[in-house]
Amino acid sequence: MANDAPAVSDAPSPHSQSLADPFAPPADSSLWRKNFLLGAATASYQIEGAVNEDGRLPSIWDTFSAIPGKVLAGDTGAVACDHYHRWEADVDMLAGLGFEGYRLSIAWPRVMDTAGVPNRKGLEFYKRLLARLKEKGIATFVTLYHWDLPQHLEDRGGWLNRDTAYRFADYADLMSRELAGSVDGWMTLNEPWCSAYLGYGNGHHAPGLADARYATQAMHHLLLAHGLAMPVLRANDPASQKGVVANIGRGTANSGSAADQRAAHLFEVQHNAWILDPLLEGRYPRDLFELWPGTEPLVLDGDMQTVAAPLDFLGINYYFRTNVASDGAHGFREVPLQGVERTQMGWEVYPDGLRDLLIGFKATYRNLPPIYITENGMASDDKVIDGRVDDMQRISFLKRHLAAVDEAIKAGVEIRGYFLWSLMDNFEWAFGYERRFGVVHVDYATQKRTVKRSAELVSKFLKERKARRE
Ligand code: IFM
Repeated sequence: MANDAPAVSDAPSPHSQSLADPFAPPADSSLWRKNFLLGAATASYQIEGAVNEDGRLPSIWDTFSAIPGKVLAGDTGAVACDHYHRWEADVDMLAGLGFEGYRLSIAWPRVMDTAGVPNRKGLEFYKRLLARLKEKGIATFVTLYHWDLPQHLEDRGGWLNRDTAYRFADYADLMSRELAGSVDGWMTLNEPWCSAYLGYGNGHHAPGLADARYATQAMHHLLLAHGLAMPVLRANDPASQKGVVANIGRGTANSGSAADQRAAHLFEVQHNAWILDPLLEGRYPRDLFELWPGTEPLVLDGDMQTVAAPLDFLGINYYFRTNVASDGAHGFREVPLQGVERTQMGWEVYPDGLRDLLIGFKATYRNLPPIYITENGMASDDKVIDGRVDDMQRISFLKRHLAAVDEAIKAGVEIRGYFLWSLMDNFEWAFGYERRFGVVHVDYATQKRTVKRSAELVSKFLKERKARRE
């Protein structure tokens, strides 16, 4: 087992509130609250590697990334951060930085064979990982589906096949029986918008299909899978919290014209209401089918009640806003704003969008559950220079988004915690390894981890906060 975690100082810093600290939240920020959890997130296919080890089956991302042209530079997740072998050092690093929570995902193809029989070796990996996190006092948040669908299920139609939802419920049953007691928060799905729209609507993600009718049907089966899994998780692991994670997008209108305002509304309908209305209100938004006429999915009696199973929390992932104008027909088109701050992904840095969406959801959904920000972060072209990575834009990004979270809390939204994306640089899907989202740098040739300046400052804050509580 590799054990080359970078050194992280344990000493609480006396200076974290000093003016020189570009990260430390102001004294009146809710982030200083005792019960506000601050953690880091990753996902199985993006970090684990070891795709052919210990009985793991192929996933749709193994297949997709092997197709020339689908992923930048032909990268795949075959090795990624080699976390499958380096997990102990990675947990030491996480704990050394002082993170209080860790959001990880389980690779479905690692833990079950094609007949649904448990794969003990795969299960043992997650059991050891979760046990070590618990030993270190880190709260564990586990996503069941972060996009690595077993390829054998895709071969039978993937999320276009209703049966996949039932197979997911079986998988949730296995995992919650095996891992009961070692998970603080279960999340059924990560970002169903990406699975359905990018995977089946425009083909940018695995499995690479492109038809709006596929997207809405895949979404329905994903949400059904979530709804079928919720009571199973409750029965098997009653003490944990259960929820689902949605990536939300802010759409702003390019002008005050009614047509552009409508375009911004439609942007948010397909990005947010497509997922949140069924989850929280048990129905699809009608405007979605104005935007994408003729794409109504096949919904059977009782499905929407299943989908709207009560949630203990809602996970929110937020990255950027999209400025849009009317496309002159029944939709919207993006009008990129000039002169705004952007990240390595080209995404606009727009913290107000997070605050405004959270406050808006509270007004829209009477039953909005407590929220965790389950992902937020940015990519930058980070380089190690003299052993250091000075990711100043990320520090400022995190500070401003955490301030937006604080503003939403002060406006009455119940937000219980925040997981930055990501603990370390990793396989960024169709963008391969070029885009670096980590607060820890990974040299993919050597697997050396280098703690970036952002992680040092978050760590300093976490240790200061801990010291104040003691
Ligand atoms: O890397 C992804 C993650 O897997 C899901 N949410 C968005 C991140 C950045 O694109």
